[in-house]
Amino acid sequence: MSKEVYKSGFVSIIGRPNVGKSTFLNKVVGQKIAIMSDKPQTTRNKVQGVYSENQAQIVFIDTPGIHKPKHKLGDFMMKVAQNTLKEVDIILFMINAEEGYGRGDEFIIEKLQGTSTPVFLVINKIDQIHPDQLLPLIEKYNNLYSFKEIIPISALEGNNVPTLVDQIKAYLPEGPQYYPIDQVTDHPERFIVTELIREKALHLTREEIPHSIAVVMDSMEKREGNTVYVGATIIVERDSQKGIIIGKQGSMLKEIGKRARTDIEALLGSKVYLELWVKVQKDWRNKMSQLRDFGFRD
Ligand code: GDP
Ligand code: MG
Ligand code: K
Repeated sequence: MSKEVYKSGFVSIIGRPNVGKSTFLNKVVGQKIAIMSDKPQTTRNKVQGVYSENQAQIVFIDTPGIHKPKHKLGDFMMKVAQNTLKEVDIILFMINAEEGYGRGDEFIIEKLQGTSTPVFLVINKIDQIHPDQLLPLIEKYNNLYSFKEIIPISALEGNNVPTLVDQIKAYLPEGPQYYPIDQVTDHPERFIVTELIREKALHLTREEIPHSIAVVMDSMEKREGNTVYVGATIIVERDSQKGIIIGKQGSMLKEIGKRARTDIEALLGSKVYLELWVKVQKDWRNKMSQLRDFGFRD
């Protein structure tokens, strides 16, 4: 038997207001919950939740602005949303089974034509319709777009939600575990901490390092006394960048750690033991930093 690979990736849920996007998200991440708090900075796209299990992790990304723009900003948001749709691994296009096809859907489908990302049609609120109504609905949407999967669910009652999760997993690429599974990550501090580390690294290496590094939190826990242990990994794309971040005999990494620790201690109000690693990740770092450009923060 071959060893099972770890699969992970990013999923965007789009759809008209009130189709049940939030209800679905809560249902999926509800058990092994890792709902992300809002970032201190305004982010245009943010992680809404993370679903984790032994061999897979699904990171749900919020994609605001995928609706008919009413003003200039809406226009801009639309561009951001479209770019995000290109970066995610799967798009869930959610509709309300009770409602007919509407102009909002038309607009979204138009936008979907421009992306090669797999799109699932998720027909929600099937608890509200007679089974006979389902087939015509599927036919209607099938004629408009070539969906990779069409999955009827009830986000409220949970019907078919596990099937949808299985289908998502089937489409996810092999990838890293972006978030620790064993931690309830509803503490906004966790993200501010990685941002502080990233900030110091960028600050100290301004010239040499493009703004595209990522910081991933490996662990953060209270230990004896009031000391908080923080372990984090700075991810770069090339070996040369790793060398710069580490510096002569580790001097750069030490300085990054020293400055970050000062800020983190101020943030948490406790003594901090900070351990930093540097890792080269050619493949997925790229994707993560592109998402970062759109406001994504790890
Ligand atoms: P969003 O705007 O797309 O995030 O939609 P929400 O998740 O906020 O849901 C809008 C409304 O639809 C809420 O009142 C939900 O309780 C309801 N809703 C969501 N999913 C279902 C479902 O599967 N069945 C039924 N009957 N109601 C649902
Ligand atoms: Mg919502
Ligand atoms: K986040």
